[in-house]
Amino acid sequence: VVKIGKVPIGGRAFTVIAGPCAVETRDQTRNTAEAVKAAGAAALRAGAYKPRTSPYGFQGHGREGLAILKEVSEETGLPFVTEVMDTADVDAVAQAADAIQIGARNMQNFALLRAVGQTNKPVLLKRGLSAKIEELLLAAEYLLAAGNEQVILCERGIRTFETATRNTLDLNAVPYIKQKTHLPVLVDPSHGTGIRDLVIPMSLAAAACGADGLLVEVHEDPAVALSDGAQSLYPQGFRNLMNSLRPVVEAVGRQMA
Ligand SMILES: [Mn+2]
Repeated sequence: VVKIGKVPIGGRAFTVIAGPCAVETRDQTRNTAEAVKAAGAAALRAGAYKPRTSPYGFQGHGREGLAILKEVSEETGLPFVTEVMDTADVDAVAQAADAIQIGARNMQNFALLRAVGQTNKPVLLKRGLSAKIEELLLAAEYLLAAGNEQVILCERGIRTFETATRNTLDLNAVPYIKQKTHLPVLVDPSHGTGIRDLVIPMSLAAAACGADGLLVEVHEDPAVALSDGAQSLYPQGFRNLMNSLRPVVEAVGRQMA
């Protein structure tokens, strides 16, 4: 069991971490955080540093975004996870956040893995776009070998020949990893599908196949989101997700954190 703030990931708990793809404004972050908290999310997610495919896409607010997240986290009592992309920002992110995310595109950034491995904050390590499970586990090994044993893995979809969905959510990985390691495994159905209407069904499937929780994108108004609006749930959709999830979580012998 790895704890983000006081929130357990692993064991009997099923933990939902939700929030916008990116910190856009203080109000947008606060409104979304309050909505996910009211619906039962245990922790907050949002990016201050955004790895974008295009250099002209919104790159995130950096340190200013971290400060907003810290403020909203204190106001709502939700611990938060946020991504670090650069070794130069590891100290700042480790100081502000309750958990540090290493994103899919940096899963094999070995300098970053070593630097984050030297912090004492939990790490949420996402599977790379084209990474085999073995490569994900070896990336986790970098963190463990550097002395950080608080590692949470995250299946977020892989690139396949299929183009109907943004990625192919590899739920095989969940029970496979749980049989091979002691590390908790989260599923990100937002990036895993890229399609809002698939987020709820794949979340239920993730709970059914043994995931320890979810990382879900929610935006107060996805139509105007600066990134990943098409896969972000509306607050009402997130409430529906949480209501649908509870019976599945209980059916597999887990408890909502
Ligand atoms: Mn996103």
